Amino acid sequence: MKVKEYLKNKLSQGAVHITLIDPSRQLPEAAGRLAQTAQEVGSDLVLIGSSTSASQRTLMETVEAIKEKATIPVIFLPAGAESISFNLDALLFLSMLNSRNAGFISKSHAGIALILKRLGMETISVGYILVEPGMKIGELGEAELVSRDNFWQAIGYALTAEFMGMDYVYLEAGNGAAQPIPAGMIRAVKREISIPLIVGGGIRTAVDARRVRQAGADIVITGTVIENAGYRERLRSILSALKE
Ligand code: 1GP
Repeated sequence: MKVKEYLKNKLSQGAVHITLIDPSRQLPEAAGRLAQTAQEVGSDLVLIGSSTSASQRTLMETVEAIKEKATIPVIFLPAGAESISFNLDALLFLSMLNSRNAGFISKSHAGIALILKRLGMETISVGYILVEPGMKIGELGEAELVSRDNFWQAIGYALTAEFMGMDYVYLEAGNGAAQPIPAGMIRAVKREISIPLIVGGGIRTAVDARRVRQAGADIVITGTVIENAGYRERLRSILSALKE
């Protein structure tokens, strides 16, 4: 089954949770164990991503280790066109709509598009909107960050993604952000769009997860939460808040 179809089915049953694993932060075997735990507590997909591009070898070994331990789909968020792994289930074809640099909007995509086609890789198009604080990805992506109280601008970018025919809108506060995207912004954006809304960055607790879900997030992405001791229980409580 295509990942897009899998996501559609999952979304028809409720909220979807994605576990972000950064291949540069642990050995492949450890990444495999994280994915296994994520699946056991109910996460729906693994997203491999990093703000710095992982080596081809690290990426391939990480995907392989994850595939050995988990059966949920493994998708990839490339930092550039440098590395790709064949056994990925799909690739998030992300356009950073509020970047000042054309490379992050469409130019590096143009450099990899034909390769993806030849590989037969499924692509999922996402309008990626960086909101303050944006963290490292906002900096590297040269984003003109949407300020946390500028709901109109967030709506404008989100509708741009929809009108351009993208599959999803993704509001990102940044990996390691101190707080999630404000609930008011999620609510305002959700009210206007008719494509599913992904929210990520700064979601650490069940309270955060419940708040973003109730505000209208269809898909919630967490990363940092699995990088610390006791992550199984923390992830489990996030999952139960999302799926309740
Ligand atoms: C995914 O970048 C986020 O959208 C992950 O952020 O590490 O803060 O959960 P955290």
